Amino acid sequence: MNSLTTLILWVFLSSSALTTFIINGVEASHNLYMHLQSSRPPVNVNQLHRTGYHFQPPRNWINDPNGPMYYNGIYHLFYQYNPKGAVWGNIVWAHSVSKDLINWKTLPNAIYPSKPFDKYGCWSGSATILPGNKPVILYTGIVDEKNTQVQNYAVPANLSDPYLREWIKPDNNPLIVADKSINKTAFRDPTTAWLGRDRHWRLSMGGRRRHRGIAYLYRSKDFIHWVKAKHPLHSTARTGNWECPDFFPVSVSGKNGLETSVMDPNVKHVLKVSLDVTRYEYYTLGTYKNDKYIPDKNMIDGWNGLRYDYGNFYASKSFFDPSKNRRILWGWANESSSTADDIKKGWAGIQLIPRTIWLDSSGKQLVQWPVEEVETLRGKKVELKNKKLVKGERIEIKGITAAQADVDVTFLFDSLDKAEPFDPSWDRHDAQKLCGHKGSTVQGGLGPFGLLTLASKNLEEYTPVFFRVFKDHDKYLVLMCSDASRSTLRDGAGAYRPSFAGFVDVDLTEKKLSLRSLIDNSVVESFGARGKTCISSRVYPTLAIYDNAHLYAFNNGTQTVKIDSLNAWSMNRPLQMNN
Ligand code: DQQ
Repeated sequence: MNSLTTLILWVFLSSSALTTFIINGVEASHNLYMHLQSSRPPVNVNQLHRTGYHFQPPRNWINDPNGPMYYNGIYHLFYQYNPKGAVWGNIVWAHSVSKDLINWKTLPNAIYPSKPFDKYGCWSGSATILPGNKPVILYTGIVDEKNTQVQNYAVPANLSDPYLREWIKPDNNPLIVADKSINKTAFRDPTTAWLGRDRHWRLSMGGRRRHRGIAYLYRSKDFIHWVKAKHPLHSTARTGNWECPDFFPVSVSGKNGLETSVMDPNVKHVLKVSLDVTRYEYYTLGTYKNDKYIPDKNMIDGWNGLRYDYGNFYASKSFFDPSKNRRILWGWANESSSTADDIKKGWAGIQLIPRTIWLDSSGKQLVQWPVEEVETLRGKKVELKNKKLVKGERIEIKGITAAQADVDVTFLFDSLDKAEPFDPSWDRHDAQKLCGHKGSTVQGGLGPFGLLTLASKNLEEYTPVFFRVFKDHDKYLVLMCSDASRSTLRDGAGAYRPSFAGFVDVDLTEKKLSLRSLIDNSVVESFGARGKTCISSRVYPTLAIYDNAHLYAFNNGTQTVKIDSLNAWSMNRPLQMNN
């Protein structure tokens, strides 16, 4: 846990009256900027820093991905959206559809406040496909100004419309209201439902009792009448409010994804929660039995738990894609700029590239990789092979559009002997602090080596993504960093420039480390060791923009490393991105 997190935990635990924190560039409670709620969409949206191939609507604020699903040949992505401005508020479910997860078509907003059971907001939720191929959405409705939350459902008005444009909210809503034991202002974000062996449905939603995070469990025979189970699916002390829980099975062998109701001895379960207080997510792997989820013994079930992404990634949600037998994960990356800057540019928030997700062969963690469809956007390619990088060397990867690129590189080294000793006084749970302290310019032994992304010609600006290897007794610790601290010359008030970092649990026997980065104007989304550790950063260069952006590979360690292979592509824009 880093020192900022410790401080916040202390404040959080010592004052229940405090409800708003700002961390990770994201606000922890749902702040309403009253004077901005009715602002008209700006006519001129600032194009600088908009993404080329990451999902964005043409303007305004977006947050959580909602109800992703594959239905009759079409991918649906709904998302939290403010139709009136670039700050959070007036939340509706916007709706886009795609045949390939790359090209997206905007449809009319699918769910918006219109009934007493969602008059004050239509918050996050999930889709479930019922037997008979009938999709249904469960979402949280806000019913009053006190922020009381209930769970509602919506169904397509016309199942023969391939895009499912119109959604109906039946009059028997809400389906679930909080009983007296539940804090009704922290009772939200229903999961995809799953069928038990008894043919009864289950679903979970997030909340808290005092400082204990809770994933409530409800059961139903008919999907309409829901009864709270005696015990929650899971709960953990001192983790604060749980938002957007996601609960799903993964296969213990192979990369294939599983439908959410699959339950057999060859699966493990995953519970991911989004922590309202820290604005990070963590997940555990465990066993689901008798309607209780029990994390495996070696799992950290708390703020220091495993993360899908050690950077800007929140309110994620997964779904099973039967067309390719895979589970796909979507996550939202908020801006790291200030609210004032967001208002000026007229937009805020992107969805990261959807990732295929599966259980690592070690059984100890999940692995993620950008969906293969993103490769269809690859354009011009450059390649490097067998290129040595000695101490202090930097080479430019020329010939591609460095502001919008996909880079995949494998580094080799002859020896691990020069790995720096890991100082026992460093906090093993605070990779971010360590990266802040041991940045890309601090010479090391084995590392730092990696990429300098979104770099200006003379390195006034750059976002390095790199590894540094430490030796800790007879073990090696691999640190991966995505450091935004030098990403921009602009000293914008309120901008957040963290040295995001995570450790990579990788076997170094082959003396090899790989890194893939999806670079897209204001986002660098990186996958270390083929998806074992992922980090996403939002950055706002002033010089390293468009054709003035450069890409380098570098080594600042005394141990020579070799680029075994590097493939980099210019990335094209999709033909259709919500236009
Ligand atoms: N965002 C939604 C909530 C959810 C939060 C509101 C997570 O339903 O808990 O926009 O970012």
